[in-house]
Amino acid sequence: MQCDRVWRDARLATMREDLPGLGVIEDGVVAAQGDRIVFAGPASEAPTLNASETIRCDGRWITPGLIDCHTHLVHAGNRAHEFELRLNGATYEEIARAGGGIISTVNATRAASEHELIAASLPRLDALIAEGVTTIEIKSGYGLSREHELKQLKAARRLSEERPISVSPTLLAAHALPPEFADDADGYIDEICANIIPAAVGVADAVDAFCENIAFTREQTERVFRAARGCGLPVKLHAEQLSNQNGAALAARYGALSADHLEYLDEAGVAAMKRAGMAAVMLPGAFYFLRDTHLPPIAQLREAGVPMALATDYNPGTSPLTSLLLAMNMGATLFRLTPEECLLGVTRHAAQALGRGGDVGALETGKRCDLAIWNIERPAELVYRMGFNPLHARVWGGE
Ligand code: DI6
Ligand code: FE
Repeated sequence: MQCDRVWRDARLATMREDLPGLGVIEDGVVAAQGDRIVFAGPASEAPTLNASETIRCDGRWITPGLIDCHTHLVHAGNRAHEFELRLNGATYEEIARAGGGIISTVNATRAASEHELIAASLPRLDALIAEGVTTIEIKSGYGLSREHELKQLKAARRLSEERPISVSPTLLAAHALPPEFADDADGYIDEICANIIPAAVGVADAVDAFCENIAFTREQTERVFRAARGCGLPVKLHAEQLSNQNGAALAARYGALSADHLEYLDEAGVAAMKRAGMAAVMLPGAFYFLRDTHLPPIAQLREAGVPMALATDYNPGTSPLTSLLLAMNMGATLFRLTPEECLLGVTRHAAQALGRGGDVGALETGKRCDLAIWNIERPAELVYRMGFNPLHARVWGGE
């Protein structure tokens, strides 16, 4: 078989669904033709490979490139001063209700050009790329108007022209109330449904909303979902983060890709997500940064067989975290996810949360050749350490 590159003498954590656990292959080979995997499996079963380039991995581990499936990476400004306020006792809700929080980032983001947003986001993106991230989801949600939401989404897309990474933009116009609709939440939902979602077709890959007592109601969220589905866009939801609004069950009714946060998810919500084939996205960075104590129902999600993804939720207010490796450690340490669940959570299950399970997230023929090659003795090291990056090499699209 003719191929461009082959990686030999490697231990593969394939994350294949048809293999148990991490899909480990001890003496493995990965071959790429263009940006696709043409073989990933035991060296003993490999066809004759005529490769232009052979890379000897000397026993290193290869995983699929990591996927950060929930970020608010594109924004201007920062909220370090709120960090000080919260350390002096102010709650996230109090700061939000006092006009701080999301709205202060909205003001900074509205004032920034698309170019300035890209420049501000690149250092954050580089931190994730340095840890082997090859696919990233980036939400809008700090523009809160047609002009500025599209500006954020276009900046997110352009990041994939600036760096070797796949970007999945998500419209999150229903993130907070903009000042011009301060007393008219329903009026803003009208604006989102009539003017922002239709304009995001072809720019956003999905539509998200913040269903919460300090954000949008179930009814308002449902209107956003109906408009998104009417435009052929899949949906996902920030659900049950601070209270139980039964948002996950609503998302399930609209065939959502995922429900995210889920600290207050109940049994009925777990069952609804299972029935709908949704992914649960765990965001321990926000739990940690907010010093939350109400754990998501990990055991119930595990028992029900709901695929759990895990992401940084990078955002300037509740999770200024640009390390997916540290997010995995938090998932294990705070949420008691197993190392295997954490690793599947940033690969195969993260791909599912983005509706890209057929394209990335596992080492198997036909998927993108996105690889992370690690200087580790066992995969659990990627979850165990804090603040150490054992990445040896990163491959994006076979390069
Ligand atoms: N939940 C969160 O934790 C972030 N957004 C959301 O829906 C907070 C975003 C911010 O504070 O800037
Ligand atoms: Fe978020």
